[in-house]
Amino acid sequence: MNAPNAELAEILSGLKQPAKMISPKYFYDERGSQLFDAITHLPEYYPTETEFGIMHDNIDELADLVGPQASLIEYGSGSSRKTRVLLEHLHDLAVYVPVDISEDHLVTTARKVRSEFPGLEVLPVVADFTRPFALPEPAIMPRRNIVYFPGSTIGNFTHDDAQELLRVMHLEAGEDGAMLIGVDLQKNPEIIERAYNDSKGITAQFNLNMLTHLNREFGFDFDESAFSHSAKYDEREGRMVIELVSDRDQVVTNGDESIDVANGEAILTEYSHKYTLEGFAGMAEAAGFELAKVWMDEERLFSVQYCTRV
Ligand code: SAH
Ligand code: AVI
Repeated sequence: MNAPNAELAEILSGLKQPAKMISPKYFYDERGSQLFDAITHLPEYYPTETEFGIMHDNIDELADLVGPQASLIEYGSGSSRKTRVLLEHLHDLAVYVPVDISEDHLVTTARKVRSEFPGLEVLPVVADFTRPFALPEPAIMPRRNIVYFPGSTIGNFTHDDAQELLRVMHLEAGEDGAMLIGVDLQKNPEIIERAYNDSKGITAQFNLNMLTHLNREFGFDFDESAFSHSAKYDEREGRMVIELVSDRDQVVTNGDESIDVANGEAILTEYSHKYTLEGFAGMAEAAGFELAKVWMDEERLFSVQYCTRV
């Protein structure tokens, strides 16, 4: 992991921009990971169940494409819920490497996966996958690497950053490797907006919890009760814009630093880009991948894409 100082500098720099922003990776302390889990069970949040269904319906074909003795490297593994379908069906998997920034959650999940799959080597890596990190050495030499990036977490990156991340994954996949990625699709904006404005207010809690995380971990003094959750779909850009909007004029401090936040001013906490099939294929190709297979649900809400190296 990076020194907390580098992370603090990154957060302060985002808050000093004319349009304030904080990276969505700071959602994920232990409570943030639990709140995200709760989101995935909400009736309005269609991506998880839809992706799960697609995996279920096509797992045999997928397992044949992957072949035996692969190494499964998962970016942003969270609770590894959908991964279990792969762990159950991939042929003779060599090793499972879940990579996540949320340390406690990753350790707990890895322990559970080990107990559910006793014969499988599980090598968790706590890392920020946007920065270089070392992969562990498995006991069994895998035949090929499968980089798995589910959940449409790719959508939380700007197009430039997503493109860069795909290039890194291309390198990570190595010769003869492949990428399996979940990509949320453009659709009726009402369906999308509802997914980020749930009736129980769990997404609002998830968004606001970022401030509590920053207070505890990095010494800020945000008043969580003085901000409101906002989530709107920008149809032109094809993305959800998720923000924390200040309910009053206020000053947030961190040591000697102070940041003025005006009444009604927004702090961007997350984009969630929705892709067209063509749009994502262009990005995958530019990163050196060839789209070998795309699976979707009947309503074409979500896609799971299997890309090989050109
Ligand atoms: N893959 C799961 C979880 C998605 S939530 C699913 O599909 O449901 C996004 C996950 O990515 C969280 O577990 C979060 O902790 C992790 N994450 C987000 N940004 C990250 C980063 N920069 N580096 C490593 N993990 C990150
Ligand atoms: C992790 N990521 C793909 C989620 C998304 O839908 O963009 C995070 C999320 N934010 C609010 N709800 C869910």
